[in-house]
Amino acid sequence: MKKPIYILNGPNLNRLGKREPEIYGKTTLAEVETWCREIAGNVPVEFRQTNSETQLIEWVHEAIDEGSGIIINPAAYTFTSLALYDALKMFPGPIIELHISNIHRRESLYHNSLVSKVATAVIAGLGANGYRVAVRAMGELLEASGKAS
Ligand code: CA2
Repeated sequence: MKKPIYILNGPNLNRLGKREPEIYGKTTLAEVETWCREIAGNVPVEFRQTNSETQLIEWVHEAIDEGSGIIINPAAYTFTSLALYDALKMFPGPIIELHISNIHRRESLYHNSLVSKVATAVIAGLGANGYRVAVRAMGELLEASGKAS
């Protein structure tokens, strides 16, 4: 049985497609999940969203034990959570940090990502399509590391 890719989403992303479409677009998180599963094919996907920092960290711990790769949109915890940074540091596989918007074009409080310091790669500014790009890239990273199965 292949190990799953964990796709973790942080606070307020359950509102995707419902508020601020000029920044985050009109696609809902449920639609994003469908895309990710289609692209992942026979690779299992654990697609989750939480508004809780504790829950996000517990899912990273679960991924450390059971996952092959992590794609994470930590939302506001990107910039604030040393605890999330510490948890991600323990993950032995590839980590893709993902943001729907280009955080570097936004206000300065969105510029200093803690997660980028432990991420293998960062995707920002491609809209919800960034999730598709991330799942493809994760497949390639896992293939290259010989951990795809
Ligand atoms: O661009 C991204 O994906 C962000 O991670 C989104 C976060 C923000 O704190 C990051 O800096 C960049 C905010 C998530 C809020 O999600 C909403 C979704 C739809 C409507 C309103 C908020």
